[in-house]
Amino acid sequence: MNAPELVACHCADDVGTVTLQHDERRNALSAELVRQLVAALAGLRERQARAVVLRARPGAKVFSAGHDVTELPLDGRDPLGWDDPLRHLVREIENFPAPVIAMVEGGVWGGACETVLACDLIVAAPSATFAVTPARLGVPYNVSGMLTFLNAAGLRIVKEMVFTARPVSAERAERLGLINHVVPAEALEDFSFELARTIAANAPLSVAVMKEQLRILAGAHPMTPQGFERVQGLRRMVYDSEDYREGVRAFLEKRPAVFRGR
Ligand code: LCV
Repeated sequence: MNAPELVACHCADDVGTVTLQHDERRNALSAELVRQLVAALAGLRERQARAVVLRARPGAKVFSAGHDVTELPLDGRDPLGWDDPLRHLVREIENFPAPVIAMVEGGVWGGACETVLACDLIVAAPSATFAVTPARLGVPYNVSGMLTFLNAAGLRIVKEMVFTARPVSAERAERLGLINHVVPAEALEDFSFELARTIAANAPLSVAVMKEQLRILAGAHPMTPQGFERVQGLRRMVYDSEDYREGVRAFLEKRPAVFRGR
């Protein structure tokens, strides 16, 4: 039996549209949904789409609930290792040879927040909120993910988002420069696709190369091997902790987590 279609993909006038449509799981970034998302992007790369709009279904209350918590490993493996579906998705967006525009309605949670921030442009309805949630689950976010956040907002804002795990409103996100535009819900589609068509009408090679240059420059942060090994050791202490297991268990049991700092 084929897997249900969790993602829809469409391309017209050099603009691709990828729609998350796993509503009953609030578009959680499960391995299967990410597989379908990556396949949709591969198809659009084949078709040489010159811009892509990534969206949920119109009127969505939740854009995406982030990493599928039921798939977080509890056997001592790094929950956000290189081959984790979320890491794979972020790299696919960053490496896609044309701008990806996140068109956001509703809540964006956890790894979905990083996914949206890894997009090149973000246009949101006033209903959109952005929450970075590792601290809510006891998860040690990974280095490249933290860099995604640091490239999207100033250090103090990143600290507030990661330490509190509280959603940031679309209005505040725009004011902080976290997103490009907030537009009324009824204008969101027209605005986003007009932006996409404007990009698609420009020279695709020039746009693609400038995107890649900016990706390389934004990722050019010095970190010594010792520094990286220290971070990985600290992260392991977290995902080996009782608090990480408690955070995941509490989510699955639909109860508040009780963290004891061990
Ligand atoms: C699996 C889910 C999820 C989900 N996974 O609907 O960034 S990190 O490090 O934290 C990273 C590890 C990460 O991204 O972790 C996930 C962070 N995400 C969150 O903390 C958001 C968790 N979800 C929620 O708070 C609520 O689901 C929201 C507010 C998004 C929507 O609330 P609403 O009342 O509309 P439900 O909670 O009833 O969810 C509907 C179904 O989707 C499942 C949830 O368990 C429920 O399944 P059942 O119907 O089987 O009970 N679901 C929601 N989010 N991230 N499954």
